[in-house]
Amino acid sequence: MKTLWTNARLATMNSACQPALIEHGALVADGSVLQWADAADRLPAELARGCDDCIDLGGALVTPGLVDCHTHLVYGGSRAREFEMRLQGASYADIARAGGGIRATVAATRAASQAQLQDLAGARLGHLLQEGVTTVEIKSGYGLTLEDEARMLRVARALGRAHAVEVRTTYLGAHALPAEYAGQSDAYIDAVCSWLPELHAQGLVDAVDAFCDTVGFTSAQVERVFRSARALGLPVKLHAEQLSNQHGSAMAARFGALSCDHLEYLDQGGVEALAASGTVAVLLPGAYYFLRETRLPPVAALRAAGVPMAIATDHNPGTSPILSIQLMLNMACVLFGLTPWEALCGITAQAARALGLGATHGALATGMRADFVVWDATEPAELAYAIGRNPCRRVVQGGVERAAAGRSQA
Ligand code: DI6
Ligand code: FE
Repeated sequence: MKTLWTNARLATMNSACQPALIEHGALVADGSVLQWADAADRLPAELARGCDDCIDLGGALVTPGLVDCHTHLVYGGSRAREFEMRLQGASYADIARAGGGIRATVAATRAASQAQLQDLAGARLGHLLQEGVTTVEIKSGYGLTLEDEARMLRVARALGRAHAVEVRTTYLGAHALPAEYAGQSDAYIDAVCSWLPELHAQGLVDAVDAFCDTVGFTSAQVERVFRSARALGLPVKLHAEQLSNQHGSAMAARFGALSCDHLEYLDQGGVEALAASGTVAVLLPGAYYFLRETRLPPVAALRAAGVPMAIATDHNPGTSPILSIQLMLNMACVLFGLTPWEALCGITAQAARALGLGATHGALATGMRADFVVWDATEPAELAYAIGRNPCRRVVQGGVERAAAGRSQA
């Protein structure tokens, strides 16, 4: 199937994140790959010939398909009660120490069947897809036994088969200490490391993550998990410097981490470590907002050092129960001071890099995947500016148009 789309305002995006729109742009996809994403008047005649379909986009803004590079979409239960407690003054760390928080979700996830988890996560995923997400990362981390982590990852893989979206899985066994290991965090880390080869052998793991913080694991413990990942050739990423500065980012950078995520407490040494290793800083304004955090990630320092900045929903039941990547665009600008172009780059080109997919996803160019969104908008700033109006009109994933918000497939 070969398709030509014309009359697009193309925001092709690339990791340089420079604002640049191509007027009167055209796209050609042959199968799932782009043959052209540039000005129509330079389109070679042989590329335009023999298209099965030709679609006029009426001058609409076209961006790469959105990439949500950090989610915890698969889990059971709700934490609305905990939200009420926090509104009355309890801190996230207080609740975690009292056995609530992540551990409450672990209990609910273990109690749910694989079919139930898939139904719940599929419904959540639907919201992201309606907003133009074409690639999503999904972490485990609410199972915390070999079998339950495997179940979560199987659900993530199944979601990728059942929906028109590409799913990347991340093993987050080192997310929290399960109750059965109370007081034995080193023994639990041994277990996390020992499960990895089995999960990898089952084809369930694209990357390995950990939560490095006072309510999570120490940098030394995470380092052991990363060594296990490295032994299998798996890339790593890290929840780092979210609630305190454990210098996890510098350690992760030594492992060539794809990304370090959160980063409110990152210091200048950490910024320089990320810059030197080419690690992406994934900023999560939803968690910052929801926890009423006041410490901002060091955006100006990251920008000055040339660290690529991605944005994601961090959808999870405790600290970011948010299913809108468009809201993250707005929050990245209003709360963190990114420009609308930086924010858009953060959910396209940079988010793809955070998943190790920078060569094929997150930008529109010959040879890249034909994943793109057609918007009811003419400027990227409009996507970050309005809240609650979903301007996503058409979504093309792998060269094939799928049903999008406000539009059913013919
Ligand atoms: N940091 C977060 O914000 C989430 N996980 C993490 O390591 C929170 C997960 C939860 O509270 O359920
Ligand atoms: Fe997270």
